[in-house]
Amino acid sequence: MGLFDKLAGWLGLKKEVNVLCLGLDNSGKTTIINQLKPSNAQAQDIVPTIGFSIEKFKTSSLSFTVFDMSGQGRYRNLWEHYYKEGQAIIFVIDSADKLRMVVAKEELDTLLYHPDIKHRRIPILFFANKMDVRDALSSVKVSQLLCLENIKDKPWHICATDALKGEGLQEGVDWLQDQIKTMRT
Ligand SMILES: Nc1nc2c(ncn2[C@@H]2O[C@H](COP(=O)(O)OP(=O)(O)OP(=O)(O)O)[C@@H](O)[C@H]2O)c(=O)[nH]1
Ligand SMILES: [Mg+2]
Repeated sequence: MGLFDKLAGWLGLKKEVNVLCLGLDNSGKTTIINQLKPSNAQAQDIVPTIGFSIEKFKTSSLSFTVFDMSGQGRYRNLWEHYYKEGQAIIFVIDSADKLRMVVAKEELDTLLYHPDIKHRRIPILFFANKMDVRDALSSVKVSQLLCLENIKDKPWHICATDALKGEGLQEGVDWLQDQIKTMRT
């Protein structure tokens, strides 16, 4: 940790980062973001997001503002209006929803080719969620179906998660924090 980070830490100041949380409806975005919030700020009941909601959580050196977007078809056209502001992306996949994996890929490709995203080295963290479901696909399989190996110009990482138990989330957030810190130094 650099001197500035240490100083900022002592003063309680953290670098602010805007993150877009994207993915199909029902993939677990809101459940994941809720798990990352301090326990006294966590909601007990998660309902499908309408439009989007703005949430905050902190890690050891960063303060994240998350745009938790609705994944429902009728709201997906809202996503692009926030691309310019996003400094990182969390893309959530329901690993048990095999039928809609192709739709998730279409939405991912649309995102990757969008003019506000295409030429930026913006880090993308993939959460292959719902690993607790008995016949969920592995994160390797999800990665293959989404053709993640074709993403050459952006740092990306995939983690297998169970958002209900909070498993796998920390590894992903640690990766994201490292990426953002390297980006800015
Ligand atoms: N079994 C299981 N269920 C999960 C997991 N994560 C989320 N869910 C459930 O999946 C449903 C949808 O979760 P949400 O967090 O609302 O999904 P979302 O992606 O925010 O959905 P939209 O807001 O509609 O885009 C809820 O019933 C969650 O309890 C998981 O890891 N495992
Ligand atoms: Mg939601």
